[in-house]
Amino acid sequence: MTRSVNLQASNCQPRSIKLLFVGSSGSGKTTALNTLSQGKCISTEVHPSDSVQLYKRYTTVAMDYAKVQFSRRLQLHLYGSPGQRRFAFMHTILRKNAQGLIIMVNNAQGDPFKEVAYYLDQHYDFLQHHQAVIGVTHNDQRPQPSLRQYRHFLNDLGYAWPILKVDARQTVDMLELLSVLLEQVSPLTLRYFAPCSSAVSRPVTA
Ligand SMILES: Nc1nc2c(ncn2[C@@H]2O[C@H](COP(=O)(O)OP(=O)(O)OP(=O)(O)O)[C@@H](O)[C@H]2O)c(=O)[nH]1
Ligand SMILES: [Mg+2]
Repeated sequence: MTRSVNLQASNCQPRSIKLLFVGSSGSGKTTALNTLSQGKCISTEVHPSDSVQLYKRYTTVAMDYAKVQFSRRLQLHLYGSPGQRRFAFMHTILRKNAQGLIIMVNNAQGDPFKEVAYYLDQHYDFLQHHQAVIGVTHNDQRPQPSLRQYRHFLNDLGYAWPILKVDARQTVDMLELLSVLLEQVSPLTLRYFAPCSSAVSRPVTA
């Protein structure tokens, strides 16, 4: 069954899906795109001139972009937004034609619940018709809040978006996050979600 699907697929155009990463500065958006594209991400990073320089040497000022090919049948166009609030206008531009949202949250910085609420609010209209997944990073630096606490918080706000603890530097974690989102955005494409590149070593097939 799988074999015949793959043979048919080779004659077809690959399915292209655009996904957007959002989240505060330092949550790991640029890192995530670099991890998933094995360093082939196109970034617009500069040395920060404000408080961001206290914890980071570079910050995104316009966008990140990476194309990731999964088998011959599926390609993902991944966009990363700048996390600094003054660049929030870029969200609307980058969100155009996106099919799903990945909200990245740094567990070790500020009030992560506030951050989640901010991004859910910022993308409220978009999320009426699109899917999202939340990726919580920096758990090695601060394990709390736990996933259970996040779920309660989301539940109180009336949301049930999937939420995972991840490390943006880890390919396995980022593939897991993408697969959870793809399962909602386009379940049929999950069968093609087998990384064809050797460096992305863990196939996540349905
Ligand atoms: N300790 C730890 N570090 C992480 C984790 N995930 C990502 N990082 C690091 O955190 C930093 C995140 O930086 P970026 O990826 O530039 O963050 P960003 O979201 O693109 O930030 P802006 O471009 O400023 O919006 C990098 O130094 C990563 O190596 C994690 O789970 N644990
Ligand atoms: Mg960035």
